[in-house]
Amino acid sequence: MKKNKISIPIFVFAVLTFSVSLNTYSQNHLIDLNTKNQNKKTNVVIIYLDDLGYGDLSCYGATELKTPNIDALASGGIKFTSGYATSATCTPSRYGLLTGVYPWRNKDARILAGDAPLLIDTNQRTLPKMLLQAGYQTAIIGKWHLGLGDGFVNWNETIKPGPNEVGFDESYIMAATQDRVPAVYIENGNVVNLDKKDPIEVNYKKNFAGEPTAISNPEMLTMTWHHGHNNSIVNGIPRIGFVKGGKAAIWSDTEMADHFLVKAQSYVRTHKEKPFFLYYAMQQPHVPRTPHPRFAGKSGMGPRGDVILEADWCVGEFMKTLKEEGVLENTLVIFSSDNGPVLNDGYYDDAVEKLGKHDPKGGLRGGKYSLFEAGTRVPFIAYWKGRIQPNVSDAIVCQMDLMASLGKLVGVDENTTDSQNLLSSFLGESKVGRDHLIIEANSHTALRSGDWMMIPPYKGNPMNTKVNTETGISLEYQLYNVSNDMGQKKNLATQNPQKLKELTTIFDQLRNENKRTKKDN
Ligand code: NG6
Ligand code: CA
Repeated sequence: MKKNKISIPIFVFAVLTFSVSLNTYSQNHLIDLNTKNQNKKTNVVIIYLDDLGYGDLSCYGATELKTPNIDALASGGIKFTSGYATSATCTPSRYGLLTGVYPWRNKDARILAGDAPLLIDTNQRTLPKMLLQAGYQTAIIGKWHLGLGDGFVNWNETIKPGPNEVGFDESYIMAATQDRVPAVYIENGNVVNLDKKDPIEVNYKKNFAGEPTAISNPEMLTMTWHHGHNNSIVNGIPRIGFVKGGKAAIWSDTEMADHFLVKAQSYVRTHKEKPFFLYYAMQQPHVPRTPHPRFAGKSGMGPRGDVILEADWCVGEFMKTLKEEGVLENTLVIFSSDNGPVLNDGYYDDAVEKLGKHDPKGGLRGGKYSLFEAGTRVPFIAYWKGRIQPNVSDAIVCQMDLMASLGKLVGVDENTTDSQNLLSSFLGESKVGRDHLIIEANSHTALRSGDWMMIPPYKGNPMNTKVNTETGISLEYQLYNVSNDMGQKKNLATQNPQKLKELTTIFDQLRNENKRTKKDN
């Protein structure tokens, strides 16, 4: 009797299980067939923030700011604790990311003016070109800051060469930074909403007669400048550079985040049928910090905190779109920042005054513009739902390595010198990263090797007084064990001459091998 009582439910259970698994099998089989039919490669999205510090996210230890959407990428993917930008400023870092080449090899890879010529040679190998070759659709939406044209840009005609000439088949960008003119969006080389009857003129040396500036017309300002940023006034905000005309094309600063988000979402919706690479280069939390009214005042930390919350929201909305469009499990998302944090970068915007207990550097030393760690060590996350097993990795990885690593992913063998194939580390299958990495700040370089960071002697000011950040520059050799002294407080150069010798030898070798000029690239 007892036996019978048990066996009936077991029988029912077995039948149910069989039918459920049959159903699952046929569903999976269908998915397999779909995948095969489309021969679909993994989409790649790089979400790249501007001046976001190592300690600016709750997943990297921030307690005063909550960034749940970016945290979800970190907790569902690989969070790197030693992920680096190549440089402590924007242009060189973006150059490293998109070319896989150390920016210090190109003497022009410095912060560019808004009317600077294109920095990347149109013959040069780039990440988007490599992905194009692999059959991808490629797009940049957001901040470019790698120069446009050949030095004499006419903003009223199609501007070339630019992103579309170095591998992006679609581009929707701001030319340089939010604080530089012209304050207009450019789509595939054309200024958006340009009224030809009101042409745009830009000059980075002198003003146009009769045009107001922050100096001549301070009463027009809605934001006060601290250093630099006293040229043309656009939307009440004083900018770098002089501009005239193009009034209908001027962007809304407070709507910029929404604007780029909508473009990025719509790109996914319209390109999801074939593999795509999207470089979503957000403007936050670079100056001028102009949160949408939905976020203004929300962080209690002033506009810098508010735009970090805004950026986090954008990431969440973007990820929702990947899910809604059915591509979440077929998309590798890389999240990072172009350089470390800065508080006062030229405007009075309460970033210093309302900082409270928040530490944007996350315990590191220095900041944007600095050779110390906070200049280049940044949040760095790789997320791929269903493919990457969540983990934390201490491997040393650099944005420059995405070129060779993504090459490996898509089956294009990149012959690179600087970019290293670390695909298995990015996918969490290995915890082995680089042995060595040279980082750069204001054309000075330093070496991270294993647990150590060595900064050679340089002449110059140890303090960038304008932004109130240590530069990392000293006439003495500096050697830090960053694994147990992440704040770089204890210079061990004198105490550990052997280690110093080892690192200086590697540094000299790396700096001197494979020297190339811009033309050779
Ligand atoms: C500096 C600007 C700074 C910022 C930076 C570029 C002044 C005084 N300072 O020259 O505000 O725009 O360039 O930042 O003008 S980056 O993140 O794009 O490298
Ligand atoms: Ca930057």
